[in-house]
Amino acid sequence: MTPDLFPETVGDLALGDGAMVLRGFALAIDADLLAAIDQVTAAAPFRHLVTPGGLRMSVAMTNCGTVGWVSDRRGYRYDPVDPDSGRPWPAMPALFAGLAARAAQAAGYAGFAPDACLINRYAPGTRLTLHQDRDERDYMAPIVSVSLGLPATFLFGGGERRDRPRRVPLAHGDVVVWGGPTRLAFHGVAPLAEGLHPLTGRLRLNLTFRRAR
Ligand code: MD3
Ligand code: FE
Repeated sequence: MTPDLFPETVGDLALGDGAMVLRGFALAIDADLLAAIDQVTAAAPFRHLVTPGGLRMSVAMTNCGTVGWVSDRRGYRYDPVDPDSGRPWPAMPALFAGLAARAAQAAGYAGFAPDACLINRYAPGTRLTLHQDRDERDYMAPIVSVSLGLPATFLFGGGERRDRPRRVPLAHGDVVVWGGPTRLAFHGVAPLAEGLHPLTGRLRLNLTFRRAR
């Protein structure tokens, strides 16, 4: 057997208290997921949202599903309408909903039926500062995230902003299920390193599936 230099990037990992990394869980359908993302972004292109404080987010975002996460000067919310087009968000592809439900099931959350999928796009240098996801109605449902393209360092903090975050490497095809007590943990993404991925080029794409309403 070849010795593994990066043991933390191989094998499923319990992050504790309801969170679980499923290494490579989405690998078998990676190209189909990327094709479905292209379909969604043809109807709802990536855009850089503005925070309530007036700062342009470096992550580019779009959504599919019955509601989508949006931010503007008025605040954060889930909205059934894409504010850029005035139309409903594109429907969630069956491939997405099925993957999210299977991942949740594998982590011990049966019956996960997401109504929102936020799609985040990172280029080298893009980061996501530490935050909590608190705009959803029901904190009992888990959040499922799917990483595609360039690898990233996920910052997994605690219940308070000052808790020093763990650094968790996330690679193409990894799926993370966040539930239970970790559902409200502070988290973020360190600035994306330069790189080239065979399927996405200079990009990382992340899908986050949520039960928002
Ligand atoms: C841990 N996105 O969109 S997904 C976000 O990689 C967001 O784009 C990151 O954080 C990304 O809000 C991370 C993983 C994630 C999502 C929600 C969580 C981790 C979480 C909620 C609680 C704890
Ligand atoms: Fe988040």
